[in-house]
Amino acid sequence: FLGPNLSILSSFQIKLARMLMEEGQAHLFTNWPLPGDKDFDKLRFFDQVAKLDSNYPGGLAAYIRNARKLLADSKAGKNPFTGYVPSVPNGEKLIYGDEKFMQYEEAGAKEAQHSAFVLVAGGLGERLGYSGIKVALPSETTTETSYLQLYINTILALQAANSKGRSTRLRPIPLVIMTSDDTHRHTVELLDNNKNFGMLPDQIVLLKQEKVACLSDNDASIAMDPSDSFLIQTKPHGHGDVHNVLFSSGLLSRWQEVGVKWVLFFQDTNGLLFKGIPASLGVSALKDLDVNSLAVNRKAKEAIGGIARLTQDNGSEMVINVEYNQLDPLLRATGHAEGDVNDETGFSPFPGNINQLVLKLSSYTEELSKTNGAIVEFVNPKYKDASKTSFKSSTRLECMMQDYPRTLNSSAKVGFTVLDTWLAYAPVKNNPEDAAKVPRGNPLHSATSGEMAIYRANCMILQKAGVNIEGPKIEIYNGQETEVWPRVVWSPKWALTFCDVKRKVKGLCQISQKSTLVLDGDNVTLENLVLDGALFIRATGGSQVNIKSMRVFNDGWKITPVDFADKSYREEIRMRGFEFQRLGQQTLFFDQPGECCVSNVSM
Ligand code: GDU
Repeated sequence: FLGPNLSILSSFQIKLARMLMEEGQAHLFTNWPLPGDKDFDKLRFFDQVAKLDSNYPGGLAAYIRNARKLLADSKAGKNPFTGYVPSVPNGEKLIYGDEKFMQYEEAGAKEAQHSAFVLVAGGLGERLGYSGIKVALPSETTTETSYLQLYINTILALQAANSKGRSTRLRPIPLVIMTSDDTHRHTVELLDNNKNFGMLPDQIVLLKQEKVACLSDNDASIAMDPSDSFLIQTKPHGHGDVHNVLFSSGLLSRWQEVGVKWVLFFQDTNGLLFKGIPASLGVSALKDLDVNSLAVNRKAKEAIGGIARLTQDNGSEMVINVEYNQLDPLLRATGHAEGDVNDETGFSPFPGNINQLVLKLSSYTEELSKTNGAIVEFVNPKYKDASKTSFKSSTRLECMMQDYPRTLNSSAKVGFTVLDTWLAYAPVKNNPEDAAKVPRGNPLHSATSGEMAIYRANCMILQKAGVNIEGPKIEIYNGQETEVWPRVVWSPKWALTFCDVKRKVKGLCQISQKSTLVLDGDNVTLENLVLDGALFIRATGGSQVNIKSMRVFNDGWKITPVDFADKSYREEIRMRGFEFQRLGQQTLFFDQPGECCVSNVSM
């Protein structure tokens, strides 16, 4: 079939060509020019084939076969969960700040030292439409801490908390970031320009996911790029790639050798994510779970996956995320005529998966060794018509990281932990225009709501610790109605758990709605602070600061609206629809070791 062209190919390339022929891809070679004509392009084609082959568990042949099967199922209208009956699973529902929560937090904060963190950050964030990478966005604009910086600061603070009082240095907690062609270079630059935000160079590993071949029909014929007849068209395979890239990197066995027990997966923009992690890790450790998915209460039909128990006729069952568009039809098909509906709590009984997973490293490694890093995939072709014989545009296989438990056998301990939404989940996914159209009462998931959620969570935590906080105002930014609480931000060094907060806030503290409070440093305690304005406290270099009976009054940082369309503002500000006007502030900076008490001061 390649005729005289065989002479320009290596034996490996000929093997790849044969594989493609055997897998029904002869169309790729029709009209190949004679040797001497476009030889460089032909070799370029085989380089790409080799890359696609090596990046997929089982190679390109396995990809084509899996695709053919999934395309046939899709054509036949087969639901991946056909034959399963959904029911409400049992999980751990945590109430922030109660005894049980604090026990889990304490256990989890210690367990963090035996963990590795994995951030999936290969997504382009098309719905958000930000020109940069999402992890570089400020999580809030009071301190301008980016998401990546916040995540790294928190991991370092967990490490520092575990090292306290020990004579030997503890092993650095590893962080893996999965990038893609869309995000890799910018992620490297962000880390380089900021000296890894304080992490050691070998503490962070970047693993790049690769795209997969596009398919043009139900026979899984590989599609060529419309603008380059020697380039296979490719598209992202999804965040589920994280399991394959981790497995192929060899990191899992290295981690096991040095005593890592847990792997925590998380996504690119959730300023609250670490608020729920210590407790959830505690749940995994104390219940010895193989899989623990973090979840929040979810309104019926809300566009996040629901966690459900699925049982088959033979009694085998799994606890798994079922995407919202599959959950409702599955319920209707199995005797629940109304589908997914809210119960008496006002929420769906199926909690919402926020895609933060805690996996036990030993069973995770064992399972991926069986599958060679592969997890369950799906295909979502857009058909031209009801005959389902041709596609509007090429398709490809996709996979989601939360589908990892699908291949586990039923003896695996798969659980989940439900946390309050205000505490644990405020992603930034939607652009201002789309967020403004979200029906009232539903989550906006915009840069505006993501930032305001951080202030709200911090205020609510302080309230639970006994601080008197003036309630929020309702304001509209970029057409989105939002609760504006006092802008309270603390660095992870100041507090990682509710216990930390309770230890550091004493007496009768009061914070007015117009206030901004930023706390940075692991040894700052507040006692009888009255704040009506902006106050920044930073303690470094071993200083221990006790603020006692301090009253701070100034004009503070006023929030002023910014129009999304006003290009005179930078994008990060425009997209949230407000900026701070610094009318007045008090800054206290301590950098000398030893105790320092600020008492009976009015400023
Ligand atoms: N991502 C990758 N590679 C990809 C695609 C995405 O690394 O090929 C990363 C993104 O950067 C992001 C994460 O994966 O960090 C999630 O991507 P999206 O925010 O686009 O995720 P979705 O909104 O599609 O949904 C996912 C789950 C849902 C629900 C939701 C919660 O699939 O079930 O849990 O996150 O935020």
